[in-house]
Amino acid sequence: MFDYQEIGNALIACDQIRVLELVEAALKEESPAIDILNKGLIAGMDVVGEKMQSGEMFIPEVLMAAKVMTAALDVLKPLLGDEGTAGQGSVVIGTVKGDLHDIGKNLVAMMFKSSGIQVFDEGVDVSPEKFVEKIKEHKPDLLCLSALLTTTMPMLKATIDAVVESGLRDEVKVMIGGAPVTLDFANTLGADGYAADAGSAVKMAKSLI
Ligand code: B1M
Repeated sequence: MFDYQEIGNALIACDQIRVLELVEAALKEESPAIDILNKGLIAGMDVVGEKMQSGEMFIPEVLMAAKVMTAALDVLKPLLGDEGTAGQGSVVIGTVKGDLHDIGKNLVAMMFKSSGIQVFDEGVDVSPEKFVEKIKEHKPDLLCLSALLTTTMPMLKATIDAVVESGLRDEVKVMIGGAPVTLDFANTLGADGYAADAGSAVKMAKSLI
């Protein structure tokens, strides 16, 4: 079996060349893309998070690790998820206001696209007003909100409240996610769905659409 930890270690070292070499090597050995993602890249990123918290890694290094992860995700992109089932509904997705984390949200968007869901990705730091505007513009089946900080979790509520106030809540289902978000929290906000990771986000989105 491929040593996925090597991929994680290279990511922690922000060594893009090595990470891409290892990802290619793992794919050559027919390792599943989902294992490379979960056991290599995401496991490595979790250690980056721990090192960030303990002061062993600083923001510029974390940003470099994020860039390396994005480059590796580009390689894995065509290999993740079910391919080519177009016409599975549409979503507006974004990271809530005040929050700049986009790797998880991009991964969710990528998996949606590869399973045939049309994606309108509004990026990061998206205000409740902008989400409302984009629902009016794109008329999606589903609104997907990502939050990675405990300090931006209230913005999930503010966004859902803005959708209710705009009178559009009956026209769009809402799904939320992100590392600090839980099913209980989703229920307290009256969200229609919650998913812990990109794989279950696709299943949940399809069931809601
Ligand atoms: Co930030 N950061 N960060 N960071 N960062 C975390 C989140 C943190 C846990 C690190 C730590 O201290 N251990 C911590 C939050 C603590 C907390 O709130 N309790 C933290 C902090 C504190 C901060 C700053 C405040 C640091 C500072 O400036 N002092 C700052 C905030 C900036 C801001 O947003 N305003 C900050 C900045 C940054 C960078 C810019 C340097 C960079 C982001 C780069 C980028 O995204 N382009 C960064 C990074 C990389 C991280 C960590 C290390 C990694 C996040 C990540 O990409 N994970 C992170 C620690 C960690 O998570 N281990 C950390 C990989 C990704 C695949 O997972 O995003 O969880 P994730 O997404 C998953 C699921 O959550 C889920 O599916 C995804 C795929 O499986 N999911 C959904 C996500 N969205 C979903 C939506 C759904 C469904 C599922 O439906 C709609």
